Amino acid sequence: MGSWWRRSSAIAHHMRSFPKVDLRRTAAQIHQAGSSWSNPFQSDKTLTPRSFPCNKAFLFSVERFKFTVAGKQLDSRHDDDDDEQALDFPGGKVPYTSEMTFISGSFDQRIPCYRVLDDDGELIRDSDFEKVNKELAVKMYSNMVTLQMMDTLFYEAQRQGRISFYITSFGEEAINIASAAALSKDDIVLPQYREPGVLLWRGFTLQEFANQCFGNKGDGGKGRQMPVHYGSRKHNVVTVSSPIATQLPQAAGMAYSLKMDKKDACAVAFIGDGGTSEGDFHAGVNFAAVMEAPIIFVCRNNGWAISTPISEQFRSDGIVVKGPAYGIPSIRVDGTDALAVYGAIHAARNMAISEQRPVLVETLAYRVGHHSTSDDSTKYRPLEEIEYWKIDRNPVKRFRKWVEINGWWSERDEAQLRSSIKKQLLQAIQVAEKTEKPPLTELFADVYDLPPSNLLEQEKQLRETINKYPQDFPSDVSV
Ligand SMILES: Cc1ncc(C[n+]2csc(CCOP(=O)(O)OP(=O)(O)O)c2C)c(N)n1
Ligand SMILES: [Mg+2]
Repeated sequence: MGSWWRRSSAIAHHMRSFPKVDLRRTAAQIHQAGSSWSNPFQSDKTLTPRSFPCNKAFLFSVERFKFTVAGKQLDSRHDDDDDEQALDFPGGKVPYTSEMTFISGSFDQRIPCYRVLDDDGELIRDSDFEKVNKELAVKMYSNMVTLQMMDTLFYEAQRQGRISFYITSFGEEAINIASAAALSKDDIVLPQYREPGVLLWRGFTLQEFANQCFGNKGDGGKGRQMPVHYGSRKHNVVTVSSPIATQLPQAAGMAYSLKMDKKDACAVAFIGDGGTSEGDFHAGVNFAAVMEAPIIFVCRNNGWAISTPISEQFRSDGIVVKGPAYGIPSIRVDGTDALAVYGAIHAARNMAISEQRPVLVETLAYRVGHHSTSDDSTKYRPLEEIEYWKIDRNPVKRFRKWVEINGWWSERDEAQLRSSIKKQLLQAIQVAEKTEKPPLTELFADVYDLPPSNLLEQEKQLRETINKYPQDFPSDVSV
């Protein structure tokens, strides 16, 4: 009972102190002016409290943060007067009211987006941020450029027919690199698929990226996965899985195992806005909340799930508001501001580990590239919108400005970095292309200790088909 009380007080205290961002700012102040198209992150439905044609008694309350009130009740649960006004129910006392009030499904203003750098890359005065020194800043910037260049060259390699598929992270470089920079290498990362920057930061080489995309013998997955399904036991990054959101319940379980082992580490699960429509998102987040597992859920809200805009994905103010519903602290961050992402993930990690609980971070950064090489996004969204995010809200350019303002980067450094990375990438692609493919037997290995009869039958049939139609099968795979 005593520990329950202490824990409840700590949670109540935490809920009151989080998030630190000033929630009183108006939506108009937050919204960046000057665009003629409709911003995918701006939903009128969430800005305007809905009015329903109904009886006065059904007036919708726009009161926010009910959980803060709940926190106060937990604090004062020994007050006798309150006791008479409250329903003593499993889970805690609930105050009575004779007002028939429905909690509104939307807030009177959108949850603000935490940022530290302004649009010109200048530090916003008095901002609350985590310091980044020269060495770290230069490494972060260099990794962001490397990721951008890797995406450009691998994308072209796919267009040339050298690899079968590719996914870029254009527009989301800051989320990739700054989040990785704020973590410890002991933290277990479970990516969706648009976060290769985490592996890059942890030392996965350009050759290893190329080997995976070419599915050659050097690929840790032995060529059995589609390109971009990276993973590395050495770097504590779980292999990307194609079915969306499966990583979330797994991440909650991993975080719980870290808790049981009393490790000074957390799990970090990445998910897209579209991924939050999957049941696994809700199961994973709720499981982590109930088990008080140390985990950071990083939701990359990039406005789109392939061709489905977020307005067709949910009616809430994005993803950040879902955290409190599960009882977990949450923050919305400008995903094009590397310093803000770094600070938020750094703080989230401290909170997840020291308080042994999940934290939700929603980043806002538009998906600048097509969904994948199988997609043409100009078919469903205006070019000006893509260009605006590509040029005016470019996270790499913005961070470069800040690094330059500090006197830590020059044109010469830039030219040297780009020429060196280009050489390394071209070399990696050439080597990966020439490297042998894993033999056919690998396709059937590693899952069962003793392969079941149906798998053996499939292997036999495949060999027979290859013998019959050799022209239809790759010649560089030994059968
Ligand atoms: C369970 C499942 N349903 C559908 C798909 C097909 N699919 C692949 S990616 C994707 C969109 C995901 O969008 P989001 O989570 O927002 O990530 P983003 O691509 O924007 O980074 C969909 C629907 C899938 N891979 N798995
Ligand atoms: Mg998305």
